[in-house]
Amino acid sequence: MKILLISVCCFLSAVVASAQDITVLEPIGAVESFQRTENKLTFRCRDNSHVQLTILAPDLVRVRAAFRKAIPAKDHSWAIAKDDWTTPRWTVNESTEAVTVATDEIEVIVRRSPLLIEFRDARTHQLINADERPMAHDAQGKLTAMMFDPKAGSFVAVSKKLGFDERFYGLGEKAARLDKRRGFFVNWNSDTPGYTEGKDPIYQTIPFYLGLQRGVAYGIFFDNSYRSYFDFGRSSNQRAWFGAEGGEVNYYFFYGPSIKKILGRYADLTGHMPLPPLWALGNQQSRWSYYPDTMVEEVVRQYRERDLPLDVIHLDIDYMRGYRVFTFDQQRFPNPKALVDKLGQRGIKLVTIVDPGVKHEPRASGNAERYFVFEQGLEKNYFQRRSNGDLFVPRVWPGESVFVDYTLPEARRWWGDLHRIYTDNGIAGIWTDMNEPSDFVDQTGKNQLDVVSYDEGEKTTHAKNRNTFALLMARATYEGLERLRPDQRPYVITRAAYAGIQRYATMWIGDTNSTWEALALNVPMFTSLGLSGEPFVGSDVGGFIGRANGELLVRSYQVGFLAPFCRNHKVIDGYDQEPWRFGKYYEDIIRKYLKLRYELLPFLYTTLEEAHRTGVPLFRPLLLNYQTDANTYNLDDQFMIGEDLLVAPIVKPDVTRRLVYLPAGTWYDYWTNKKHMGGTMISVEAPLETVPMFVRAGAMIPTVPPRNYVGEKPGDPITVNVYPDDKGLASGTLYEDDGKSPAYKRGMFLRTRMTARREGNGFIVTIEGTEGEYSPGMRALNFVLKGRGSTPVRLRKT
Ligand code: MIG
Repeated sequence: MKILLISVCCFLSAVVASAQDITVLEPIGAVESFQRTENKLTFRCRDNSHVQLTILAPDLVRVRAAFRKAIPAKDHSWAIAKDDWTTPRWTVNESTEAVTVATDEIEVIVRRSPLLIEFRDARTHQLINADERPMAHDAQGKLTAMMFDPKAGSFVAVSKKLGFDERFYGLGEKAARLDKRRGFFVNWNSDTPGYTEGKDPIYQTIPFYLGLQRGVAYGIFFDNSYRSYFDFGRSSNQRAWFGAEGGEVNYYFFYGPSIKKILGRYADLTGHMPLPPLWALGNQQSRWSYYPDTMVEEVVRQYRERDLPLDVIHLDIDYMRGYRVFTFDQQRFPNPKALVDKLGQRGIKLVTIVDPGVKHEPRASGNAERYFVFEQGLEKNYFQRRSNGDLFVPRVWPGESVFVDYTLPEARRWWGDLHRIYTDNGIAGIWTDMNEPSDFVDQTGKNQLDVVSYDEGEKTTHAKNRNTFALLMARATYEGLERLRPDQRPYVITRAAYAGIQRYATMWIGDTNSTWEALALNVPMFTSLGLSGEPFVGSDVGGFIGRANGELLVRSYQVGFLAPFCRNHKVIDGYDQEPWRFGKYYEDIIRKYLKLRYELLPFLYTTLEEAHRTGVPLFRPLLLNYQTDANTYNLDDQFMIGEDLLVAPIVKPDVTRRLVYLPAGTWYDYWTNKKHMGGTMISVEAPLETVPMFVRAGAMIPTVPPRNYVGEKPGDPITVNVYPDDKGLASGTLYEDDGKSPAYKRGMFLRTRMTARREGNGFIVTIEGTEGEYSPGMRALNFVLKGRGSTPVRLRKT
C-alpha cells in the first residue's frame, strides 16, 4: 500500500514539474514610493518596476505592472469597450507596512515589502482575494524553454492564494465542467474537431474568471492576448495563478459580492451584446453542405410539409466557387437572389459561411478566372506578411491562401464592405469559421509565429495577435453589415473569439461529436460561456462528427431547444441528421420541442434582452440564481433559463428517470403543474418524450401560440402563464420591440411589468407599468392561472 502511494506521488510531481513553475520567476521589487493622480495610484518599486492601480468604479480596479520600467504610455486593448469611466469616490491611507486604497465597495491593500496586493470588502473588511506571492516576470529566461514561442517575450505571472473552499467559474469556452477548481488551462485559439472533455485549448480565449467563496464572488479579467495559462490549484494547493508568454500584467478586479453584478460590470467594460434579430432565436438547419439550390428548397419543403418550425438555413463552404469567399458557384447557385426570395416567401432566411482564407490566386498564374478579392487585397497590401516581408501563405479550403491583417482599420473596412455581395443577394447573416486561424499546414500555430500584424503601428507578431484574430474578423464583418444595412441588426456567428466578442458575434461550440459524452458537455459549456460574457451560445444539435441516432438527437434537442443558438448541423461525411431522419417516432418528439421553443419566444426574447442590458445570460447555471446555495456550486447537469425555468435534461442513453435538484422555494412541474417543495433532490420520470422542466413559483411566463417561423403570426395574442407562489403572488416582464432594427437602442421598445395576486377566490392581474416608446400594435394579453383547475382570472389594467 505504501509503495503504491509513493509511486502515485511521483507521478503527480512529474506532472506538476512539466507545467510552468512560476516560483522560479523573479518577484517584483518592494514599494519605494507612490503617486496619486485623478484615478490612479502609481507605485515605484526598488527594482525600478512600476505598479499602477486605476480606480474605474467602486467595484472595479485595474492592476497594471511593468517590470524594471515605467508603465508604458501606450495602452490599448481590442477587448475593451469603455474607457470613459466616471471616477468614483476613493481614498488613500498609508502606514509603514502598506498603502490602502478604498472605494465605497473595495479596499485594495498594497503591502510594501514584499509587494503583495489584497482585496477586501470595504464595509466588512472581509478578505476577498490576496496575492500568494508578488507579481513576477522571467528576468532570466528560466521559462523560455517551456514557452510555445520563445521569442514571444518574457513570461509574466500573478499568483493568488487558493481558498480551501474556493470555486472557479467562467474562462470562456473550455471542454470542461462548470467548476474549474483544480483545473489547468491554456488559451491559444485552436481548431480542434471532435474534441472531448479535457481537450485544451480549443477555439476561444476569454481570460475572465469568477472566484466564489462563502457565497462571495469576485472576478478577474486578465486582458493579455498572448498564450496564457490559468491554474486553479492544479500545481499546488496553495495558489491559483495566471500568466502569459508575453505582454503586461494587466488585470481587472471586479468585486460582487453577487456574480450578476460582476457580469454587468464585465459587460460595461468589454461591451454589451447587442440584440440580434429576433429570427436568430428561430430554429436553424445546416449541413456541410446543402447544394445545389434545389436541395436547399427541398430541405425547406420537408420542414414545412412536416410542420416543423424553421427560420434559417445555413450554406456551408460548397456554395462558393472553389471555396473562394465572396463568390457563389454558378452551377450550384446560379441565382442566389431568386433563391433568397423563394425561401423568404416561406419565412426562411439564408446565412452563408465566410472563412478568413482568401485563395492565393495571382493574376500571372494563368488563371482563366480572376479573383477580385485576392487582387484587391494584394494591391492594397491588406494581407498578412512574415517578418521578412513575404506573404504568409497558409493552406485552408481553397488550397494556398492568404489572411487579412484585421488589425488594419482600412482592411477591416474593406473586408466589411465586401459583404455587399451577400447583402445585395438578401443573405441574412454571416457565419465566420476557421478563424483561430486554422491552417492545415500546421494547426498549432508554429507555422505562423513570424507573421507580423500592423497592430496600431506596433508591428507585433502572432504571439500577440493569434487570440484576437477572430475578434477583429468578427468586428470587420459586423461593422460591414451595419454599414451595408443600417436599418437591420447584424447577425454574425463565430467559432473562435477573444474577450469582447459579444459586441460583434454570437457563437457555437465548434466541431462536437455525435456522442453522449459530447452532449453532456453542452450544459457546463453553455453556462460557463454565459458566466464569461458570452450569452448567445449553442452547439450543433445532434452533434457534428459521426452518426447520431434517434434517441441522441431527441435528447440533444431537449437541451438545444432552449439554447439561444439552436442549429442542427452535420459534417460532410456524417449521417444525415435532420429531425425526420430516424423515423416518425423521434420526429414527433422533436416537433413538440421545436414548437415549445416558439411558444416560449416572448419569454426567451425578454430574457435575451436582459442579457443585452445587464450582462446576465439567458442560459444559466443554477448557482447564478442561487449564489448562496452550496448545492448548486457543482451542479452542471441542470440549467435555468432566466430566473424562472429550470431544466434537467437527460444526457445518457437508456435513462428515463433522474434526480433533479430544486432550490428552496416552490416549483411547478412544467408538464403536470404539480407543485414541489424545493431545497431538495427529487426523483423525476423522464421518458424520451419528456425533459424534466420546472417553473419557479411566483413567475409569470409570456408565450405565443405555436408557429413555424418567428414572424409568421404577428397579431397573435400573448398568453401569460401565471404560477403563483405560496402567498398567491406572481410577477413577470414582457419585452417587445420590432425585432429587426437597431431602434431599440433609442428607446423603441416596450417593457411591460405585470403582477398577479390572489384575492378571495380569484386573482387580480395588474399591469404595473410600461417603459419605452414602442407600440406593438393590436395584440391581446391573456392570463392563464397554472396549478389550479378553473379559477377565474380577472384582468385589471391600471
Ligand atoms: O475544416 O466549413 O466547424 O461547422 O461545417 C472544417 C466546413 C471547416 C468547420 C466548422 C464546421 C463546418 C466545416 N468547417
